[in-house]
Amino acid sequence: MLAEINFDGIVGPSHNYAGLSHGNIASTIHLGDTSYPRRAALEGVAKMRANIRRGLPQGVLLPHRRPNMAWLATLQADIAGASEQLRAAAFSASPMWAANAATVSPAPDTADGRCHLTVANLRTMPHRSHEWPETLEQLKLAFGDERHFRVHPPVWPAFGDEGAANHMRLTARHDAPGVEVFVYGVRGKSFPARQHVEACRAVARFHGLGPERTLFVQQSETAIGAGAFHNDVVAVANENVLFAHEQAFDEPQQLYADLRRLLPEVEIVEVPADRVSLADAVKSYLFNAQLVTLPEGGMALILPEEARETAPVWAWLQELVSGNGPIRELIVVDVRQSMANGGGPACLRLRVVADPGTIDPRFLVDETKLDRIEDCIERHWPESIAPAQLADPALAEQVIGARTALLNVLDLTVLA
Ligand code: SUG
Repeated sequence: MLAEINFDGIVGPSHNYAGLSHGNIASTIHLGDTSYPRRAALEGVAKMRANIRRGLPQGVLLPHRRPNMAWLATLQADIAGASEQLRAAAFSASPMWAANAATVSPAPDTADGRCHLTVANLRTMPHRSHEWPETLEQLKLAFGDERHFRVHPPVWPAFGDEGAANHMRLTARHDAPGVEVFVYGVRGKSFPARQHVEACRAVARFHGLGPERTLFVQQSETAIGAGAFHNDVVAVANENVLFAHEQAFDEPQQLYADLRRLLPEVEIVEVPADRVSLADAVKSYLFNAQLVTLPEGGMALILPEEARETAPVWAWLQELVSGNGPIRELIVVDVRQSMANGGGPACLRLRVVADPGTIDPRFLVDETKLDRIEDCIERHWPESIAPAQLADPALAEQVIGARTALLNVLDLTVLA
């Protein structure tokens, strides 16, 4: 039976605020803050636990090897000799944002009837550009059953690809053929557009998607310029529902018309700019919610605390759930440590529609396994990291040891 499974990136022990992502306003604002990796990872575990309790299947992806000495070596550098920027890039815990790990096309959409995953090249930001080899390693393991999955290496880095954060799938039901929407950027005022249309087209070809059910849609320059560095900062889709800001897309009416033609059941919930400004959308991350179908029926938005704290956003959401629309419930979670680097509830997860029985069980979690993960985090994750500590060899040692402890807990020492 096909189910939607959220694979959350466990927040790595080197989580820190280095202001590495130009165009991501939270990352820039929090440059130089002291981070709290233990708290960050526990926030992530609490989010997963709450979802499991609501009956939603849950998986995990693991922190990568940090500091990434192998990557530094390709630049003839090491931790001690690297510039501050380079050292921070080698330490970054950015693989926690699993929505950027890969683009996923479930089996009902693909020519060969397998679920296809293409690892994102993340070439725009140096600190993210070295994620792909380990993401590939993990996805090949988790989705190694070639009767059901095909895992592709990244699109050649001529064109930027940031994975599922710029991809939406709309369908009547998870197990029915879907319409796949790839969202690319062209310009972003003073900010970079990270997703290139040619990368989107290449992924669609690799996945064997039917051209008649695949849309390529331009993100609005205004949205990128306001800090929506990924489309999932201004839009999210689940089954037949698209929830998006009025200014998310360059030509929204064309997208809505295409969706109505290809999927008559589609329900489009557009948030008008005169109710929620782009600035409030970016600050509150109301669209970086997990839009989920609950086992008892109806959909819920899993939102960050910041959405509740932003008055116009919360007022609008209250109206949304009191109406007769498809979204019935608001579930608020605290992921503040990730949010301060621009990563909301939806950034922290990669959605895969597949039969859980076909996935390597070491990557699936229940509450008992989460207890063990939590215990490991409490024992090994640094409590805090101040920027200057990145140069301290003791921190590198603790970060490496913490990851090793987690691999032991999950029986994944093969990734050591
Ligand atoms: O790529 N932040 C990430 C946030 C990714 C959010 N993901 C989605 N929207 N799906 C990024 O900008 C900040 C790291 C730092 O500054 O230390 C960072 O990489």
